[in-house]
Amino acid sequence: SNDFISIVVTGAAGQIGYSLVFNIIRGDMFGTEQKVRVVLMDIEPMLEGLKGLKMEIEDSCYPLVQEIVITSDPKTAFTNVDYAVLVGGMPRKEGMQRVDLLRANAAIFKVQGKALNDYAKKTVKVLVVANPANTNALIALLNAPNIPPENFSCLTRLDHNRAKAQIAMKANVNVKDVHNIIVWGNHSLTIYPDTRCGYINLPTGKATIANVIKNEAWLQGDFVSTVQVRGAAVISARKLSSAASAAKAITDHMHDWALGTPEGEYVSMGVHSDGSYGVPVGVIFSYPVTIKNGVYSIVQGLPIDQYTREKIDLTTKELVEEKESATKILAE
Ligand code: NAX
Repeated sequence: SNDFISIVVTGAAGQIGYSLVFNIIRGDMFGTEQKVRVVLMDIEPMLEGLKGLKMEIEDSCYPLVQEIVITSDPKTAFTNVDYAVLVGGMPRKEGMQRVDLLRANAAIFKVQGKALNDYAKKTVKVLVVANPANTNALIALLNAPNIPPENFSCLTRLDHNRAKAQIAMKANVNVKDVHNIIVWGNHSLTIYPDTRCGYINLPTGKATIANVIKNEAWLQGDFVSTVQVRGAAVISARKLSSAASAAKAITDHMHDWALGTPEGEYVSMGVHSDGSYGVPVGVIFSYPVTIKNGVYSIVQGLPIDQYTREKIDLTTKELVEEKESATKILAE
């Protein structure tokens, strides 16, 4: 085995890439003892920008850097990688229909799924960030039959972190004291942040989120919608979409997948559904998971009330429809 980890970031010349790459080489993702070989991949017209990024990486003098590779070629990008973070995609343009966005990205994730299948290690762990993230991850998975479906995931950790931050602010506690938030389903406006199983560590001991916040109407109303539209709120304020917070969420997701979650702690991850909680098998769905030795397990047996059932069913319906559109597009 190597003494360094090899990771590819696609869309590395974009705004998330600009934060993410520094998180990786600083040691935030795999620990401050772990050397990394980082492949920066983007489309051909962005190679000049990647050259500049590589210069900045060199000038930052991070000791964990084993090697930096820049490329636009999928074979070069994916050969022998241990981890792949797929950030690059076709952005939604003014007036673009959802199906057109899906079509443009289906083409990209078909190619990248095949390249992962042919060139990456069979143990590669893949995180898809580019939107529609869940369905892009499914397309990559369907094009990589030699890699286990459990090795594909999509990013919902940003939604998870947004929910945790809202709870911490409302309860006036540190974010580190908020535990076991769940976000269910599709990384879209239907994602459902659920606090019923969560708790807060107070100086006096553990308390449920409902008991600390004492405002059920807020927890089921404004809290849910604030998390669901947070991405749009950032865009309207910043005139750019979330970037550093997305990079931090990607770093959290990969860190926990590689190194595990603390005993009893849940995180949210978009993973290949095994039918848990009545979601059909074979969509990429955000579930609460725990992780040990690089393997996630979907948390089982959580109570699902009527309200939660409706929210899970709604986001499931959207994902099943996206899967049907994707299947049609792939067959064209
Ligand atoms: P940018 O537009 O800044 O960067 C995207 C980069 O991808 C560009 O450099 C572009 O050239 C590259 N690219 C396009 N096609 C490619 C291909 N076939 N191969 C390799 N690279 C390719 O976008 P950025 O703000 O960095 O966001 C990237 C993606 O993340 C978007 O699809 C965005 O919607 C998605 N997001 C997903 C989030 C999530 O929670 N799942 C949150 C953040 C973000 O909005």
